[in-house]
Amino acid sequence: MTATLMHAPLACSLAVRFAAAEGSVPLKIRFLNLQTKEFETGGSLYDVNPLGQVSVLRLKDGQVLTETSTCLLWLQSQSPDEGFRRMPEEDGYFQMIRWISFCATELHKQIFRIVFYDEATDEVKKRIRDLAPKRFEVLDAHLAGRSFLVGDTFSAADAYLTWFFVLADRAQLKSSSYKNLQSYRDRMLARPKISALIEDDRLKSMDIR
Ligand SMILES: N[C@@H](CCC(=O)N[C@@H](CS)C(=O)NCC(=O)O)C(=O)O
Repeated sequence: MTATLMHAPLACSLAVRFAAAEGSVPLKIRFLNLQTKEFETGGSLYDVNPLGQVSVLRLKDGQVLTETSTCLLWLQSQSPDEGFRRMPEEDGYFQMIRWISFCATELHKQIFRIVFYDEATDEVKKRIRDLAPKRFEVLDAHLAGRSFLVGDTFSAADAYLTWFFVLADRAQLKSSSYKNLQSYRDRMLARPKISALIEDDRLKSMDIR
């Protein structure tokens, strides 16, 4: 039996799907509607996460993991692919955690959590969007001469940042003037497994919403 991901099309749990596909980790998907919190097959997300948020993983032994960062870290630890998996004793492990945390706190929660939600006014959303350039500068400088965030192969950190770019246009965040970052974005979104999952989620989001 494989682990099960509670997943809303195009939401951050898509990063976990990217990681599973790129790291060849089998994953069962339970689709849900993030507005109603209802699973396609019945039942409520609130029963597994009282906050009503994805990402949530149910592991084989029944334990539940919340938080996209944790789900990504667990998932990558299960990968049979040595190029994808990084373990604590290996080079790059803490760099991978660094970039996963950056995606979670500086991009996902700091920016998307405001611009995609109703609580903030347009003025506040604009001020939050203005935080993006500094973060893009950091990423752009890091990606100079690099193909991936960590080492020479795709990692769980790339899965998170790639998901950010799936929704960045919709959030009115422009990264096109950051040469290294833009080239990274284009390469990641063009990866066959990634683009197939984005398409799958886009089609699913039409019939689930
Ligand atoms: N702390 C959680 C939060 C993730 C989060 O904000 N998920 C969004 C989708 S990208 C969500 O479930 N939003 C629904 C809601 O807040 O009601 C994590 O890091 O995974």
